[in-house]
Amino acid sequence: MFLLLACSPAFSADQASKSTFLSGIHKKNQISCADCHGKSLAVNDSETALNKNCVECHGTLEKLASKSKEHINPHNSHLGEVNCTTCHKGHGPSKAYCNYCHSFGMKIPAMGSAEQSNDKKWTQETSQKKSKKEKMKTESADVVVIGAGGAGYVASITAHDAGAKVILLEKMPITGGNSMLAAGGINAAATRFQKARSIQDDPAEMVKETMKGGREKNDPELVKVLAYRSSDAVDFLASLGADMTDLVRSGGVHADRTHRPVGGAAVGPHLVKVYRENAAKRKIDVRVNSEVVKILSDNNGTVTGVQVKGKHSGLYTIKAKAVIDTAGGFAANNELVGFYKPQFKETASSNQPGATGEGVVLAEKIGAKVIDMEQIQIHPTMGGETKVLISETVRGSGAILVNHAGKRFVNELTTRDKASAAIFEQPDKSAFLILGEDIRKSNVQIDGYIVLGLVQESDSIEGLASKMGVPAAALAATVDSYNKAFDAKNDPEFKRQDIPRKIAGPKYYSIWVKPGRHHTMGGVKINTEAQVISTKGTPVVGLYAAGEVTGGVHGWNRLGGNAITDTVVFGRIAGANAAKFIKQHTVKKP
Ligand code: MEZ
Repeated sequence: MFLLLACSPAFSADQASKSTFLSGIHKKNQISCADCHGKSLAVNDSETALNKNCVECHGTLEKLASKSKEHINPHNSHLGEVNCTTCHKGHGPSKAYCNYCHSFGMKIPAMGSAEQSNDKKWTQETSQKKSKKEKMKTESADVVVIGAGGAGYVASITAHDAGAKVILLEKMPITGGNSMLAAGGINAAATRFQKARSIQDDPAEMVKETMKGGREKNDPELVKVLAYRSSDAVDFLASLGADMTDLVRSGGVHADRTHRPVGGAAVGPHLVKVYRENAAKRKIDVRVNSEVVKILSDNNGTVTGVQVKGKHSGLYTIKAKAVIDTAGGFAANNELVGFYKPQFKETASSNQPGATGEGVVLAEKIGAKVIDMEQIQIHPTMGGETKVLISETVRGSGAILVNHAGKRFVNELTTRDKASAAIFEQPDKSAFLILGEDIRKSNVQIDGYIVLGLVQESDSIEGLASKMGVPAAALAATVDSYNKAFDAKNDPEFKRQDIPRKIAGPKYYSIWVKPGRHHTMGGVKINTEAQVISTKGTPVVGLYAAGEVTGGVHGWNRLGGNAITDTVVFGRIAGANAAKFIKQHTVKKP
């Protein structure tokens, strides 16, 4: 969908040259509207041509990144290959996307000033003009997927490979959703990677532990599908080119089941890169800045498509025989969280800014049943006062949790609900992770936390204790007794089953942590075929859902590492079934 942009009466070249935004800066440098927008001055919602022109003039992200010696480099971030226009705006204030989650105080050119009102007026005039004059456009696809996070990509790739024409829509300026931020890995039982390391595991154990972790409130049929198809899910990822060869243990399980890239790199950025490449290779139509505002259905309640609000194209319709809702959860939505769990409203969220729950509302409006909405997961370890998640894999790699008295207070690998509750009981409702050199080396993400300034280090436990402000003798005794538990393979005090490494020098590290909102377990009810279930208890015909937008898989508490499994297992089922459904309902011409 294209909208003709102006150097027009609505926004003249003269106005552009006065603007303090990039349009003005470009004009002053004799760069015309057409130089950025192309001859036709058309701009699609994904801003494809604009971004191509940015790269032609300024270079690729990689080239721009190489010009900076800074550790924190906005052109080389965990968000991967993103559009330049994600941060740099021609006709509005530019803003570094990093600043939504981090507080780097990152400066960006053309942050805008007094001319802002002019540009705002122009944007409003243009969209009003369009809405009055133009008839709403209609396109068609076999399958529309709402939300380009992990589940959305997996569903799109699967539906495409089964022969469907797919359009994948993302309301945010970048794809990846919460999957992009996933630090830990993907849980899967009895995989070839586990077998290669002689790790004994079994889907039946995964079912048992997932149910126990979810306080037996999960839908047991969904959990069976999750566990018994988890090994296939890892093979599917490997077939796309992902590296899931490293293994670590997450909370609440008896085996090293969390698969991740070698060296312990964060799983999310790696997977999203693989997904983006696979979607591009297949020429799947992926559109950012494209928000679904309505799921359309006929008089019988059968889904017929979606209405989309494009950043530039405004409202339009895509007719489709099947719609897959993979729009994610709502842990970034303060209002919705406050509504369901007022006590969590002020808690920091680890989620990307787009995790605001519209997918649940869209489905509910056409009759979907919604369950467990008040079940909001608090992750025990977010970095102090930040929105940065300190991965559970840090504890899985051997780190311990201590309180302000320098003492352990919980089995670090218990389930998240219990670990968070234990931290909330400590003075200041916060704690410290303590680790040594081997643990740091085993998990490359810790180096990232060091770069972010979240880690304190010292050559001795006593030195570390003094930096943390905790009693040195108590911390030294805690570390000593933990190391003895490692030697004895027995942790009498907290019954931690897996102690993979000692806490040993030459350097010792601590990270101050507080619990924060991480995952919403509730959402749209689905069955084992990933069909959305209505309030009447029957499937909403043509509507499928997968990932965090759904409820039931994780019960009242999700196990670390099960979210990616959910997105891959149910994303695949949704994609395959949507493609099958459209084939069954496509009338062949004689
Ligand atoms: O599944 C998760 O949420 C996870 C493993 C997070 C993490 O702590 O790394």
